[in-house]
Amino acid sequence: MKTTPKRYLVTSALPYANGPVHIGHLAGVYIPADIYSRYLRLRGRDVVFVGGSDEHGVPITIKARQQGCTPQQVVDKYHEMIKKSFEDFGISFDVYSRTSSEIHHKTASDFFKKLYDEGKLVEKTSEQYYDEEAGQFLADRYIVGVCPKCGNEKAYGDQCERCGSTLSPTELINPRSNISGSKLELRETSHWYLPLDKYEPWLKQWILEEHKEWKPNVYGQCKSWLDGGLQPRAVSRDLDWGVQIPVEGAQGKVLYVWFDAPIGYISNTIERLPDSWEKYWKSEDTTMVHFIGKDNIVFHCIVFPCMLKAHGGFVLPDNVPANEFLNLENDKISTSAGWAVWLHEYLEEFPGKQDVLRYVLCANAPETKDNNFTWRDFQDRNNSELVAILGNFVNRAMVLTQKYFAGTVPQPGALADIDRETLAEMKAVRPKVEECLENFRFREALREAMGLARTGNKYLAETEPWKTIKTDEERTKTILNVALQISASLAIVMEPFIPFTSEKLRKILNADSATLTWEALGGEAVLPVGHQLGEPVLLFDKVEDDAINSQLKKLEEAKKRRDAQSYRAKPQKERCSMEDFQKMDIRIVKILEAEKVPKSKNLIKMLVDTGFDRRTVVSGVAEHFDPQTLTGRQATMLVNLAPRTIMGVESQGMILYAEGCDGKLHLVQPSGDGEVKSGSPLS
Ligand code: B3M
Ligand code: ZN
Repeated sequence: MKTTPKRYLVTSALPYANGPVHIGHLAGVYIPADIYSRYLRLRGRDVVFVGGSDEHGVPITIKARQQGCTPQQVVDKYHEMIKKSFEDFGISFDVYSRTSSEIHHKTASDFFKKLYDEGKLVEKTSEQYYDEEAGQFLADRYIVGVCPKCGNEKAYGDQCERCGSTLSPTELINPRSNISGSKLELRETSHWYLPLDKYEPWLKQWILEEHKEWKPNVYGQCKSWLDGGLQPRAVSRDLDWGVQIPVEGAQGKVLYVWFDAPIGYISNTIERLPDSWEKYWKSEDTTMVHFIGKDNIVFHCIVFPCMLKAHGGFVLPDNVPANEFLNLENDKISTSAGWAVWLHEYLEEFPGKQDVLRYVLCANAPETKDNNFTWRDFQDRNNSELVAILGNFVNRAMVLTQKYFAGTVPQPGALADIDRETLAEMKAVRPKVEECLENFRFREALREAMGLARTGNKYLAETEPWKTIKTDEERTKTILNVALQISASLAIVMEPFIPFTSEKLRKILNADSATLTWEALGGEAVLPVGHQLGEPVLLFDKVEDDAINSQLKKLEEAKKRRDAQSYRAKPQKERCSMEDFQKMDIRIVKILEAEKVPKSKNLIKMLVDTGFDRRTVVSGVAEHFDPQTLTGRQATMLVNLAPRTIMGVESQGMILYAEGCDGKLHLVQPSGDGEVKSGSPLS
C-alpha cells in the first residue's frame, strides 16, 4: 500500500516592492525554493509554493516621497516588474500576490485582532522622535545625528556606520530627520508589543532541542538570540501606509511591516486556494519550509513562530534553510549604490539565457558562507561546463545517432564492462540527488546531476562510437543506446535546476514529461528501441569575451557613480587674505604641445600659450593623462609661480587640476557662452 503523499508549504521571502530584483535575491532565496518545489512536484508530492511582494514599510513611503508619487504607485510599478522577472526566470510559484491586496489586509488585521482580543499583546507608551515638517514619527533609520562614540556627523538612529556601534535614536547628539532635515522633538506614543520574552522557554525547547538539524548558520543565529534574552517587540507603527490597526482610537497606526509581511504567506495561500488553504496551514502533516536570506532569520525562526503560536491553530516551520549573502565582483551587492546585476537587465543582455544564470547561481550558491559572483566565473561555467560538458555530450549522442541510425534509438546488444559501469553510475545519481535535495544541499545536488553529463562525456570519449561504426555496427548500437538513455536521465534530473534546458532536451529527444518522470531517472530503457528522436539543436552556446567585458565596463561605471555619491569634500584650508590671493596671477592658457619627460615616471612637459608668451611647464600627471589628449586643450595656470627645475626641465608656472571622485585629475576649463582667449585672467 502507498503511504499518503505528504503535503508541503514552501514559502520564499516576500521582496520589498521598492526596487527590481537582482542576482542576490535569486541565488539566496528564489532559486533554491524553486528547485525544491519543482523537485517535490516531480516526486508527486502535494506542494504549494507561495511568493509575493512585500508592499508596506517605511522605505516605500520614502521612495514615494522622493519620486513625488503615492506609495501605491511605487508598489504597483515594482510588483509588476518583480513578478515578471520571476516568471521570466521560471520561478514556479503557485501564487505570487501582494500585501497591498484586500485579502491580505483582512487576514493580517484579523490576525492582530485575535491576539489583541485574547490579551496576547502588551500596550506600552514611550517617547519617540517626531518630525513636525514631515508630520510623522520616524523609524530609527531615518534619524541622523552625531555619533556619541566617534563624532561621525552622519550616524543613523540604529547604527553608526563609521565606528560600527549600535545606537538608539535618543543617544544621537543633535538628532535630525533624514527626510526633511529638520530638528526633531520627542513625543509620547503608544504601541502594541508581542512579548517574545514569554515565549523564550518554548522557543528554546522547540528550536534548540527539537530542531538541531537546522543549518548551522540558522541554528547558530537562533541560539545567540535566545542566549541573549528576548525583549517584547512592537508590532505597530505610527505611519499612514500599511494595514490599519483594527482597534478603536488607533487612527494613524498601522501594523509593523514585519508583523504583516509573514502573514502574507497565509493571505496569498488563501487567495490561491480559498477552499482548501486550511489543509496546508492547519494540519499537522504539512511540512512548511521558509526560504530566506540570513538577514531574515530572526523574523522567520523567532518572531513569526511566536505569532503563530500566540494565535494558535497554525503549523510551524519544519525548516528554514536560510542562505548567506552573494557578493558581486568581491563587493557587497547594493541596490542604492547600483552595485548589482538586475534580472530584467540581464535578460535584455543575455536573452534566452535564464538557465545559464540559474546554473551559475546554484553552482555557486552562498549556502554555507558568503559567496562571490564574478562575470569571469559566469563565462567559465557556461563555456567549460554547460557548453563543453552537458551540451557537447547530448549533441554528440544525438548527431551520431542521426548519422548512423537515422535518428532512431538503436537496439543494444551484449553489454561490455564499461557499459555496465556507466549504467551503474547513471543509476546511482537519483538517490544521491534526492538525498541532497531533501536536505537543502542544492549545490551538491547540482554537482551530482552534472556528474552524469561528465560520465556520459567520458563514456563517449572511451568507447569512440565514431570509430567502432567502421568495424562493428552492433557495438555502436549499444554505445549509442547507452548514451541516449543517459541523455534522457539528464533531461529528468536537470528539470529542477535548469528547467528551460530540460524542456529543450525533451524536445530534442522527442519525449514528454509523461515518459521522462522522476521514477524513470536512471532507467536503462527509458527511451524504447526504435523511438524516433527529434532534431538535434545545441543546448547552449558560448559566451564571448565581448559580452563579459561589457558587463565589467557597466560595473566600472556603476562604481564611478557610487564613488561620486559617497564623495566627501575635504575641509577648508586655513584662511588667506585678499592680499594673498591677489598676488596670484591665474590665467586661461592653451596647451600647444605635450610629451612625457624621458626617463621620468610621472612627468609631462607642456608648451603653453599664455596669451602673452609661450613657455614650458611640467606637471606630474602622466598617470592621469595621455600627453596626446592634452594637446590643443585649454587649461588654467598659475603663471607667476617662481620657476623650478624638475628633472632637468625648467617649469615656468603651474597648471591647475581638479580631482575627480575616483582620484583622477581633470583639466579646469572655462565653460559658458562666448570664447575665453588665452591670457584671460581669473578674478
Ligand atoms: N521584505 C525583507 C527582505 O526582502 C522582507 C522579507 C519579508 S518575508 C515575510 O529582505
Ligand atoms: Zn560612531
